[in-house]
Amino acid sequence: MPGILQAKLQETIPGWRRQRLELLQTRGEERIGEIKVSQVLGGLRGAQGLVCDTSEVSPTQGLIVRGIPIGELASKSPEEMFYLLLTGELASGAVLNDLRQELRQRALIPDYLWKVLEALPRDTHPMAMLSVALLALERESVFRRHYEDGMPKDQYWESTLEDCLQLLAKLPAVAAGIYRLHIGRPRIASRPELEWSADFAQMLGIGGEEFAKLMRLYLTLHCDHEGGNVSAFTSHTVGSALSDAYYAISAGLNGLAGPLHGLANQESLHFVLDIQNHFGGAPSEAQLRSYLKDRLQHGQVIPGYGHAVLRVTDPRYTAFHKFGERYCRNEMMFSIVDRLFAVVPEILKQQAKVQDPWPNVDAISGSLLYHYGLKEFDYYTVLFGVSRALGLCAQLVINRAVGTPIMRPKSVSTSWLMEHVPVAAHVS
Ligand code: HAX
Repeated sequence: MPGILQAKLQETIPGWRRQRLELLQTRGEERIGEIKVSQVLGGLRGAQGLVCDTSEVSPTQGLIVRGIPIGELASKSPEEMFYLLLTGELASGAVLNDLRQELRQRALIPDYLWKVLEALPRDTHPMAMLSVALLALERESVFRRHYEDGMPKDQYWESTLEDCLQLLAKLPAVAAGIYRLHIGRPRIASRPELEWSADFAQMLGIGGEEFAKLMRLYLTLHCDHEGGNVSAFTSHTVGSALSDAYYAISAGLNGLAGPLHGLANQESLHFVLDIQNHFGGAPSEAQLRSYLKDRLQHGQVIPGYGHAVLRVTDPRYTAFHKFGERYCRNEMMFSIVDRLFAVVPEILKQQAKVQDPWPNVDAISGSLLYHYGLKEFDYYTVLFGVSRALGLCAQLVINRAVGTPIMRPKSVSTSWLMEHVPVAAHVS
């Protein structure tokens, strides 16, 4: 008996397929833009070459999930976000209960997984552990088994959804198990009566209602960021080869592990703590200005500031800031984060090359985690990964449902560019 989510998708997918076919038939040969050499050499920044229906990132409004700005979704649970990302609708109470039940039924962790994780050297980075864990779970893939049995194409999405539900159901216990292993403490059993995020918080072993609220907010805010960021793009590329969800999500998380992407939250907290240690507390704005200028002169970035797409303060930063104002107002780290906000944008604006001088989500999240005693910085990106897996999974299911083909853009050589692209008139 399929769950409510499966039935909803069954009903919705034919419409998506029709729309895609119509686009191909009626507008397939139309152009939507041109590409410049600077984009080819510059990480394809701004080049429109991907479709993503789960969310979009507006330079002036930030993350918009299925048409709703993230600021309006801050009170939603991660499960609600998953349903919204996937179907475009907000789940009612009964629908949400059904989804939670679907996840609970799949939450059991096979014993071999703990053996794999326990066999890793103690100093393995928690992000590497998370990626290894997902690859170890790949043997559970229903998609791969059904594919080998000759499953028809129009059913790909169903077993992909099943893999994604399995993966998401297990993710809190896997990630919490990694944390406990990392800090050398025994695992804490799941409490299935709790919501996804609250169970995760208690399995981490950090008690208290406020921390559970922070986890809920954290896992909601980080769930998706359209299709072109490193983790989404990577996951999409790997998934486009019909690699199953375990391969595709693990690949996406490997991208998230980079310091310019998800690892920035770890870097950002290091940075705030360095400031605290350097000044023996919260510095004055003048002290901070000179500290930051010195850092920039040494060619280092200011972590937590800037973005490839955003051109305003990240609304996810604002949502965390509201939480901090309410619960951690007198915390030293929070004061430093606030003081940075007062000073960094004006300094970055003086660097002509910086496109976005405003804080992104990573400028603040770490200081809140630290406040509640989650002080292992190298674990922070795992939290990000648990949340981002929601969006990666939703995008993968949708791509399977509409049958996106294997990714294969054409590359050109540097000498091809030198030979074939005319020198601009104003240069010659
Ligand atoms: N501090 C110092 N210099 C910065 C900067 C910052 N915060 N942000 C951008 N710049 C520099 C870039 O390094 C680049 O310099 P070079 O040309 O010398 O390489 C120049 O300004 C132009 O960069 P940009 O066009 O403004 O930004 P990009 O799209 O190239 O990069 C980044 C976006 C997020 C990678 C960048 O702003 C950065 O490194 N920020 C600090 C790290 C960070 O906070 N990352 C997290 C981003 C959010 C995220 O993905 N989370 O997962």
